[in-house]
Amino acid sequence: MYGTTTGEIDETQEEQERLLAFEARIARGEKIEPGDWMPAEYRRQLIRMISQHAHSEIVGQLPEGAWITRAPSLRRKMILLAKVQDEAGHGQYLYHAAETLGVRREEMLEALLAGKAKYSNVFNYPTLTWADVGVIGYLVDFAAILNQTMLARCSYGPYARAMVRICAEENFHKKQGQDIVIRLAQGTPCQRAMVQDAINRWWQPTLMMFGPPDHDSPNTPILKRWGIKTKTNDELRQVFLDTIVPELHALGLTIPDPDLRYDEGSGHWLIGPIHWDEFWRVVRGEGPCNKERMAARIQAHEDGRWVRQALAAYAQKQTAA
Ligand code: BYC
Repeated sequence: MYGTTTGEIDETQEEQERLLAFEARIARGEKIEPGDWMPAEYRRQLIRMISQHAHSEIVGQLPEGAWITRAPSLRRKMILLAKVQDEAGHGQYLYHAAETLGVRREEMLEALLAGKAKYSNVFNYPTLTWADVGVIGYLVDFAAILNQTMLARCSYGPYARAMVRICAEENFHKKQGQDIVIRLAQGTPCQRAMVQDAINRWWQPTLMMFGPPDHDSPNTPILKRWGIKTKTNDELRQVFLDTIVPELHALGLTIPDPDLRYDEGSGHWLIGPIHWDEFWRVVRGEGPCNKERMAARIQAHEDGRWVRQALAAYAQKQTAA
């Protein structure tokens, strides 16, 4: 077929041609769809990333959800309820997107509940005051928007399309957080102190959310080659800094970093060291709230068992009929 004598070489050449055709499609900006041929590593990387992303949305409901019963007004409560519900919806879209790659939702959930799956570091910190809800919406959701706007252009169709809708909702989430932060920053000395304290505590975890520095990010090269990521972790972190630092300064708030400075030459805000030891401890499950978050997820899963059983019994009955 290719002028070779052994089937093995044919197979290797065929594989290489498929890979070249696949990469040419990505270079042309075409989307890869579930039934299309894709390298096993492309599939593996997407399942890894999308399932981690789905878990982050689900676990990410917990820190803010803790404030639904304590929101300072009915209006704030309604907004927060809608936001937390949106995060559950994002988890649903993302589990669906991962399922198109051949992984079962049950497998993904088992991995999460067994403590084997990763989810974003940032959701393993406590929400101590109402200002934390504002800072999560403003800083954490803004960080997520930057990352997800990039992913809305990724090469895998179902992930890219899920991101378009998620980003629209995340913009509303950011605005509600920014609104809380502005109100507190313009409030009484006590409110200003509360919002400053929240920024001090969430600053480092939010910077870490973009992932380890590029020299320590093993997945980035292949993700960039195949159009899943188009920017590196450090590049996105810099966009975040250049936008958020002037905004927080304009509100009279400070950044908890003595090394923070504006570099006239590059036009960028430069920061001191990020606490990467802390990041890896949190990712390993040793953060301040990892155990609490997992216990809450396991409890929710157990509480929902009867619903899953009823749905399975109904589906079985329909098939038998
Ligand atoms: N936390 O090679 P790297 C939300 C892991 S939720 C924990 O740079 P990659 C929201 C990484 O998995 C939105 N682990 O990885 C919800 C890898 O380990 P494995 C969350 C992290 O994939 C509710 C290892 O470190 N967004 O917005 O190239 C309320 C080496 O890293 C983290 C997403 O999930 C981390 N932060 O880049 C409010 C976005 N970072 O898997 C808000 C989708 C890295 O090799 N994900 N690790 O064992 C991504 O864009 C990328 O996966 C990352 C990391 C940029 C996060």
